[in-house]
Amino acid sequence: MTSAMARTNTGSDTDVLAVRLTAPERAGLQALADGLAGPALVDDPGWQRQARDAGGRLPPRLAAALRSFRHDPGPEGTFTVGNLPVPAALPPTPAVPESVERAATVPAALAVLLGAELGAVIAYREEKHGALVQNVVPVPALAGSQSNGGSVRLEFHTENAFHPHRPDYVGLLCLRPAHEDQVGTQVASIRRALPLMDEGCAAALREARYLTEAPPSFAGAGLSRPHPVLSGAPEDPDLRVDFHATRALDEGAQKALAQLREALWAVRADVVLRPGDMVFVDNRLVVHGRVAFTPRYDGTDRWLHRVFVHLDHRRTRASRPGNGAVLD
Ligand SMILES: O=C(O)CCC(=O)C(=O)O
Ligand SMILES: [Fe+2]
Repeated sequence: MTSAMARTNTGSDTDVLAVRLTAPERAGLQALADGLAGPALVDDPGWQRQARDAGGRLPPRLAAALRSFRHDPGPEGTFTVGNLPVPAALPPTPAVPESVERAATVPAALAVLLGAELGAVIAYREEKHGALVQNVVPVPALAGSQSNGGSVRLEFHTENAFHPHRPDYVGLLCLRPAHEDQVGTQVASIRRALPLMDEGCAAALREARYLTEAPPSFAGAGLSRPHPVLSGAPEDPDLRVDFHATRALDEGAQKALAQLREALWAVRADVVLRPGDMVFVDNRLVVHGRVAFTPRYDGTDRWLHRVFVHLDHRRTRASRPGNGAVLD
C-alpha cells in the first residue's frame, strides 16, 4: 500500500501491489538513469539495448516486485512504484498535440527502464509518431476530447481496445502533478467487478457481439471486427472494452455492457500520481480512465510519461518492420 492508492468507494486500503523506494534504492536508480541520460535518442535501438542491459542493475526489491506483478497482477491488476528519482527542475509542461519525449532524459530513461523489466517496450506507428515515450498532458485544442490530451472525464477503457495487439501493460510516470490535488487516474479490475455481475450478462459479454472504434489518437484505423468483451477463463477472464468506443450489436449485449460498467464503477480506485510515482496497469484485466480537471496551459500543468509493454515481442513480428519496437 502506498499513499498514492486508496479505494475511493470504501475508503479502505486496496490489495494493490506497491513499492516505495528507500533513499539508497532511489540513489541507485538515479545513478542508472543518469548513465542512460544524454544526447542519445530513446527511439534509437542502441539506446534501448543499453536500457535493457541496465535493468540487470535495478534495485533487487523493485525487480522482484515487477517480476511478481508480471507473474500475477493481483486482484487490482495494478502496481505502483513511489519515490522514483524524477528531477525537481523540469522544463515547462508541453501543451501541444502529439507530444512525445524523444530525448534520453532521466524521466524518459526511468519509464523505459521499468517498462523493459516487464517485457518489450513498444509503440504504434500511427499513434504519436511511434515514439516509445509519450507525454500525457492537457492540450487546449483537445480539452473536450476522449483522449489523453483532454481534461474532461476520460471514460474507462482498455488501452487501444480496437487493436489486435493491445499493450499488455500501460505505464504512467508522473513528472508534475495536477493543480487540484485529487486529480487521479482511475482503475477498475475485472477480477473485482466480475462477482458483482449476473451470469447472463457475463455470458453475453463472452460472445462476439461488440465493435470498438479506434481512438482519435490513431489516425484513421476505423472499427474492430466483432469481438467479445470477456475472454479466457470464465472465472478469471480478460477484459477488452472502451466505454466511449465500444458498441453492442444487440439489445442484450447492450444491457450486459451497462451492467459491466456499473460493476467496474463500483470497484474503481483512484491512483493520484505525485512526481516520482509510476503506475503500471495490466491492460488485460484493468480498465483505466481519469477524472476531469482544469488545466491552466501555462507550463505548470499535469505531466505524465506513458509507455506500452508487450509480454511476447515475437507474436507481433509481422507488424514490426526491421524487428524494431514500433508496430505498423
Ligand atoms: O491521464 C491519465 O491519467 C490517463 C490517460 C490515459 O488513459 C492514457 O494516457 O492512456
Ligand atoms: Fe489510456
